[in-house]
Amino acid sequence: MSAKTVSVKENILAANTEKAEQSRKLLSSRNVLMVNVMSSPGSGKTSLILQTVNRFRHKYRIAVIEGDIASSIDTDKITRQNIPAIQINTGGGCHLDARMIRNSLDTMDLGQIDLIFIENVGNLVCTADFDLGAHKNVVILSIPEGDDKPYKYPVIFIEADAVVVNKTDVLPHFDFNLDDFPGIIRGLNPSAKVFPVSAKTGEGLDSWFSWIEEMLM
Ligand SMILES: Nc1nc2c(ncn2[C@@H]2O[C@H](COP(=O)(O)OP(=O)(O)O)[C@@H](O)[C@H]2O)c(=O)[nH]1
Ligand SMILES: [Mg+2]
Repeated sequence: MSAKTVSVKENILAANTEKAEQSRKLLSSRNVLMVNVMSSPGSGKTSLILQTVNRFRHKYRIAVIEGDIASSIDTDKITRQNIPAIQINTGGGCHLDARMIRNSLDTMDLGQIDLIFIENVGNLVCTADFDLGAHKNVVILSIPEGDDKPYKYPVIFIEADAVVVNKTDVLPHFDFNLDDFPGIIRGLNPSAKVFPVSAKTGEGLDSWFSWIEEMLM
């Protein structure tokens, strides 16, 4: 008797993509931009989101969806700035999915929001597979992680709309070849933007802010 093969992963991803498309359409119809920020733990997702919130808070209405395996530490950092934030604890899950985001959107008054940042769970592998319905997917790689990561975790870099190279302030202490890095990304993903920044000192952030703002105007 021949065995029947059921591709569980494909079914899960197809259902996820369908849900994500629905969210993207809903957001577009309400004129809300949603940006999904992914990286390893500690690369600077929360720091970059906070810098961007502070840059735009007087001009645009911003909300944040925070994904974490546990805790509300990052959500607390956002709400302390008087920015609305929704916490999703995945309870061990290594990524957010489209259903979690859709459930969060359903609790928001989208008529009162211009820009939503999603801080995904810290992970360069699982997060890459799941479309969340964002308009743009951003990957942060920080200088201490090393410039070889696009070769080791190509999928997330191939799918990114922008790659933020964070922590340029510590560049002198690491062997990260920042000059050649944009070429590495172009080799994998010719249309991705590359933004070298320091979310600590603010260096390089103006180009990142401009890219975000162009999509809001
Ligand atoms: N030196 C330096 N440290 C940074 C920078 N951005 C973030 N950090 C630090 O890196 C650590 C992790 O940052 P966080 O934003 O929490 O990363 P996340 O886990 O990706 O959200 C914190 O101690 C930050 O202060 C940067 O540009 N330069
Ligand atoms: Mg964080």
